[in-house]
Amino acid sequence: MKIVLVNPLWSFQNYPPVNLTELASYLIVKGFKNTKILDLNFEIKNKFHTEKIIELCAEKILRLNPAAAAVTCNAVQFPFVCELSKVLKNKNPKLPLIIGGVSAGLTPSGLLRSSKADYVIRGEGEKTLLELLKAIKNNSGVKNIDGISYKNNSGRITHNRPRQLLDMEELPVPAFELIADNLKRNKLVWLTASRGCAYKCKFCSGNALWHYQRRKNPDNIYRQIKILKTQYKIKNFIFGDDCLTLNKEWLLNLCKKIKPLKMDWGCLARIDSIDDEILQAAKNSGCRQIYHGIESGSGAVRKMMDKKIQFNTNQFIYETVKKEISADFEVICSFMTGIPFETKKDISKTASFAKRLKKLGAKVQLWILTPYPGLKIIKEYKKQLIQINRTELNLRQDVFNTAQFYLYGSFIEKYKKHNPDNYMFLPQDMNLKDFVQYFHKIQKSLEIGQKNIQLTDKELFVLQNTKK
Ligand code: B12
Ligand code: SF4
Repeated sequence: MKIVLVNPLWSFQNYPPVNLTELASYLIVKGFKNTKILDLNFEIKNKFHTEKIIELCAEKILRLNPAAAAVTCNAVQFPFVCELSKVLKNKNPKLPLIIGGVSAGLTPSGLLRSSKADYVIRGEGEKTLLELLKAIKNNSGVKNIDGISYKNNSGRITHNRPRQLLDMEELPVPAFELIADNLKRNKLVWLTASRGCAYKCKFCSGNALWHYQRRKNPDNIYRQIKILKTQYKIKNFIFGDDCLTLNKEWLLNLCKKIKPLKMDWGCLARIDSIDDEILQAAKNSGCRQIYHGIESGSGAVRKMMDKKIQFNTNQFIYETVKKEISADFEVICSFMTGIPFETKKDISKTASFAKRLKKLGAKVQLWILTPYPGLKIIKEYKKQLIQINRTELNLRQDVFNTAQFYLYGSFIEKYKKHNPDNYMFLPQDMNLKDFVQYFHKIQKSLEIGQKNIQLTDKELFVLQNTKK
């Protein structure tokens, strides 16, 4: 039985869909040997949204003659996936169509209403997809398959029980060979050595999906990276794990294992999970870049967000970043504003703390808290959410970047209800106009405004050379 896992079109950038290689290898090992990955984002060279582009994508899927198509979907991919599902089902109503991924886990009903999917798989995909494919193959019922949502015979949306999370030991080596061409073209990949995080910050969409942290065996991670290095000549990678450094013993073991591979890598880490021993081990094993979510320059705001930083003072954060910079790491500190319980004074603390860290040599980012579905903060402060138009306000988009608006503006608009960029929280004592002005002022003072909004040279080049 042939299964096609589909990575939707997204943008000019081309990151190999490593997450789908994890799903694919599980299916292959469990008996669905004829599992393929169709990476549309890589396959389609002219990405402009014309009438034909979705048709072309659907035809590419159908040409493979699959017994089922399973498409990954996050907030960025939502509009494209919904449109694709309609064309696919129109062309072949009998093809079982499954949607999984972050959006599937967070907004299964929204996806079932806006797309033509037969099944939506919530959360971790491996076991659920396997069971569902078996049911499709045997033409048996699905009501006992945990983790799926679907419309029942009377058209009512039904959510089966949630799926228990996997033991990480059950995951085989990802089927990198299924995206070999893409891997050979890209010298940087994103990997995950663990799934989830132990914390429950109110603004983070990760914890609604993964609940706690499960770590993979360092020997397996070593094997994966070795394959990427030797077979695909990958030179750098980023551990996209929510927090790579949560468990010190495991991390030190991981660093020891991957050190002989002599590769450069980066990671995301909580500021309070760093100590001298970790820094040294990470450095020795090739870590060059560390990304921290500092979130706010106000300790009180960090506390209210349940960030739970162990030593919750700016001085502690400053000293840690200083230590990292002295040890020659590239350090990125991410801040946000548009937090429902912050005040203008808090935002000004964020601005001045970000400036201090920048002076120290860190790169800083300033985001607007984007209300992705499933966040705890939405449940608590829903009444304070307002609708905005980031393009008109010249505010940085978090979900769709400028390039994506060029490419798919028309149908991004069609799904605007599902675009978290269209909503935000206002700080307690500011109106929208004052907030926007203040935000721009801070961006300017941190010298981070325009650069993020404009297209890159490569994107401009592609635009000029492919527009019909
Ligand atoms: C690596 C990563 C990236 C890489 C992607 C590289 C790549 N192609 O692999 C890069 C840097 C390109 C990236 C970009 C963006 N990302 Co990102 N990214 C991540 C990160 C850190 C890890 C993803 C991952 O590999 N996880 C491990 C795999 C195994 O998990 P998974 O992908 O979720 O897949 C599992 C399930 O979801 C499910 N599943 C997934 N697909 C499918 C498909 C089917 C058919 C089925 C059945 C199941 C299934 O099964 C999988 C295995 O169990 C996550 C955070 C996180 N910790 O998950 C954010 C995350 C996915 N990204 C996010 C965002 C917002 C973005 C950007 C929009 C950022 C931006 N502003 O530009 C862009 C969008 C790019 C795009 N095309 O989607 C959000 C998504 C939020 C949302 N509600 O959709 C996340 C959750 C971060 C966060 N906490 O906010 N990202
Ligand atoms: S520590 Fe980071 S990954 Fe963990 S819940 Fe908080 S924001 Fe999310």
